Amino acid sequence: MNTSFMNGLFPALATPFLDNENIDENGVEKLVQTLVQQGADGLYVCGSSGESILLSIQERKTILEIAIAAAKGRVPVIAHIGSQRTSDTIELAKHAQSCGAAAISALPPIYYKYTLSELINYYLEVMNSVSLPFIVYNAPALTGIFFDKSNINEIFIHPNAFGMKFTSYDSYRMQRLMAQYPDKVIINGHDETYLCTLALGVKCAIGSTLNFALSKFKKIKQDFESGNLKAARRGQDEVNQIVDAMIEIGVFRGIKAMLTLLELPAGNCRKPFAPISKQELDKLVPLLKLLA
Ligand code: MN9
Repeated sequence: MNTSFMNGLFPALATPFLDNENIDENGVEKLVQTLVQQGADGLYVCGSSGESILLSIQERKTILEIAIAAAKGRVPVIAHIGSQRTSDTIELAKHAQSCGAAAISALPPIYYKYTLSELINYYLEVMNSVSLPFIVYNAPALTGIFFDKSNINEIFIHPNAFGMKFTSYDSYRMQRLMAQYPDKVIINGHDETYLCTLALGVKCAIGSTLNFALSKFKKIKQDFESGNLKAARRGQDEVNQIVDAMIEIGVFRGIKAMLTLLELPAGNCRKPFAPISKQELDKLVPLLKLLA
């Protein structure tokens, strides 16, 4: 399986909404155009940052189609297809394949505490349904399930299993996973750990902050690669000041707030998330200088 396209910086595309909570379809297109022009290496669509949990299956298809059309083959588009029902996930996998996604990825189903063997069967069924490369989305803080070298083997031996979006602060477990599976692509999933994972040899990052701070991450990467660690650390510190502030108001509302301040398509998060207040926006204004 050719994994070379999975390299560099992939914004986890936010989903812009209109005031009536409908998808802002022009906004999706504009955000994709902006990110591709800014040099995104690829896009991850309808993941956590895209509020996939709050979208219908049809809306997820629509967003993916718009993103792929707007990307015009310039960058690979990965579709997050994870959902609560295996049949929905398979429907989204087939749709992703039919409309030209480069790869698919899925969170495990949540809420019911499925057994490991149920989760393995979920992933195997989904991978068997299409021929696209598959990226396991590991986000233990949100799902309650931690995939690591102790439990991933039955999933990783599938020929379509291409890698993992590793969204955890546990770099020890990340390193052990990379050592055990050198042929899999292990992707940094937390923007605040980007520099640490570059040191581990990670080649690819998928993140929400990349919706509005792509150039900061490019600079961290460049500084790291040229051995200018002092500058790379400063860059990561600036990113982390932004992430701290986002976490304070809720990461997903924080993404929308930053995009709004930068006059990019965003709107609010979908309910039950609360709209962003003027006060919250004002509090974030001083962070804009960190993006310069
Ligand atoms: O897709 C995002 N993961 C989750 C990536 O939200 C679970 C990250 O970019 C985080 O939003 C970010 C803040 O913790 O690192």
